[in-house]
Amino acid sequence: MKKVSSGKLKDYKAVNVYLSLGSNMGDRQYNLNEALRLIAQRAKLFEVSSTYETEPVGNPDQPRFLNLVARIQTRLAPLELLTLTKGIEAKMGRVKEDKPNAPRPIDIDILFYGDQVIKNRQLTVPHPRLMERAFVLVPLAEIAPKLIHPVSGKSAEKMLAELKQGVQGVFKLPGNG
Ligand code: PH2
Ligand code: MG
Ligand code: MG
Repeated sequence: MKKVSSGKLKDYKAVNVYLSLGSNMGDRQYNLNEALRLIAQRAKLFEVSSTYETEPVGNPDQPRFLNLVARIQTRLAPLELLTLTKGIEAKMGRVKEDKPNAPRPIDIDILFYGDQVIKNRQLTVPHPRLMERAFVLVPLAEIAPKLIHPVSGKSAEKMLAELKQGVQGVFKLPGNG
């Protein structure tokens, strides 16, 4: 007999997802912890990298960030997960910035959703700029050095080693593992 999905969420397989979190407004460490707490209410939080203080990339005229990467497991579909992360950003006081790369209390980006390649109006996964960003690759390679980018076929540690500008401007905070 043909198996028919009932369409309920529990029928979807749990997928490994990597998220990048960043904050450069207000109490940055509190903001990261609060975002992780809110994410953990809706998904299984498996692993969190160290926290890194990082020089702003893109618009240099803004405060330094704290960045980390987290691995979660979720049965939420990609756009449901995006709704969750955008909801947390809004709840934590993020307003729509007029300038791109303006300071924000919290930014939650989906880096990888399993090994899926997703491109639509709302969402591009893997994150299109992750291969250029030391503030993403350093914490990612810390928790998942062997993770393979499904498009380039490169591991996190290889992408990090190939970063043109190296890892300058990314500083591990003392006392967080
Ligand atoms: N996020 C950006 C742009 N620039 N720079 C750092 N260091 N950390 C970030 O999280 C970051 C950034 C866009 O979201
Ligand atoms: Mg971002
Ligand atoms: Mg974002």
